[in-house]
Amino acid sequence: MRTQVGIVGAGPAGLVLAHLLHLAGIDSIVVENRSRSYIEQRLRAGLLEQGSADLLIETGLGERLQRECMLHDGLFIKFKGELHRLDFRALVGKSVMIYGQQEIVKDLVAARLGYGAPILFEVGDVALHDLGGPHPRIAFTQNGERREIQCDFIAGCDGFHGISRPSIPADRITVFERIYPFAWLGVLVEAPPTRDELVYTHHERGFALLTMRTPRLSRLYLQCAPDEAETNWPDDRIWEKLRLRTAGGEGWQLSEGPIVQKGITEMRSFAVEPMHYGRLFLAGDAAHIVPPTGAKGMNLAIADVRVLARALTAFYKEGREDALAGYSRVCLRRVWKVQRFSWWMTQLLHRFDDDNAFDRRRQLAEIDYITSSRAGAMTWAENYVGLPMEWE
Ligand code: RFL
Ligand code: PHB
Repeated sequence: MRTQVGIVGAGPAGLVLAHLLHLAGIDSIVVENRSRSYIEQRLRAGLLEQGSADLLIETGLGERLQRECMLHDGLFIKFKGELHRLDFRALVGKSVMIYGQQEIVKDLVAARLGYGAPILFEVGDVALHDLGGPHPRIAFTQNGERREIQCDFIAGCDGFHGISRPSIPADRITVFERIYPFAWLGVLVEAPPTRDELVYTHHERGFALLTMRTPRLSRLYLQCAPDEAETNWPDDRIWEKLRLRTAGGEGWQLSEGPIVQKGITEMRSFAVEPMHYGRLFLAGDAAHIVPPTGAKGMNLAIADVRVLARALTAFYKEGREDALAGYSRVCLRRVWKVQRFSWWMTQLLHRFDDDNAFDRRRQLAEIDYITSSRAGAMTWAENYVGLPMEWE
């Protein structure tokens, strides 16, 4: 097999890239080691920045998104038992929306299969070859047979645990990393959201977040120990902690219902530089991970592939290589601002066991500042809704 761009991974990064390349008349083949139904059910992100949503809408993927998404003009921060609202519209004139990552994946897969472009599901033993030369190759096993795709370029969109990043010689990239001393326990609950916007909660016993998927499905997160097993978290214990951490304020009642799914997510900040090696370009979680507190991972993946599609289009349509050469530099400007913001929200809202009483007072003072100062609120809002694409 031969293609112009071989794409490893059918997550948001790989699928959005494949879609943008298709619109630019550039051929690609996507290889994915999971099944179609697995990637369409995998519960992950929920919050889309306006810029990410606009890109999907402008490229013809907005039909169901615009019908089903939940538009949010602000969010709530709860601390010292009181609810405060951050109004993005008033502060920075933008909104965000809730639309599940797996819904975006479904829309992208349907669109791609609809125009007859290939996604090879359930491939095994994926390996990348000749990355430093002009004809890189993707080798894999499908239906028991070893196969190969010859490419002009390879996009490594296979997430944090994929094979693309480890295919780069270790001395050709630099890793930047921070692992946090806690994790998130996430649950999906059959109950309407407690509030119509997200509630980020600071509590001395630990962070909690109330988000949602639909008007009838809530998504709730709790800070927990990093090495904890789901079996340590029977439903009663989850509700007890959630009630405690979100309690307080007039008329407050946590919306409860049956827990239909549970999962634990480790918290990590991670980035590599540069985001390419030879003819391999990394995008999304393959290149960087942010803790989910700022809701940025999928948005950053979409921002990367926007830059990559533009650079590949400049190469194929105008014979220019400068945009590909600048890919990593352009992406990393956004990546590091998003890394900073995601770290900042994480350290602001979580309980760190080695913090002392001084640190807790400092945290509370900072949240108080943000919720009472327009300048403070604006900094949060500007980053949360997504930094402008024009900064690239
Ligand atoms: P993905 O989604 O991990 O997709 C990678 C794909 O590659 C496949 N793969 C391989 N394919 C072929 N060969 C191999 N060897 C392969 N190895 C792996 C995988 O099966 C998969 O299909 O990476 P991508 O596309 O870069 O997208 C990144 C996002 O998934 C991620 O950043 C977000 O989910 C992060 N995130 C959030 N991001 C947001 O923008 N807003 C949010 O509200 C938000 N909330 C979250 C989140 C992530 C969470 N967890 C579970 C990590 C909440 C949580 C709890
Ligand atoms: C989600 O809806 O899953 C979500 C929203 C905001 C976050 C993290 C996750 O910060």
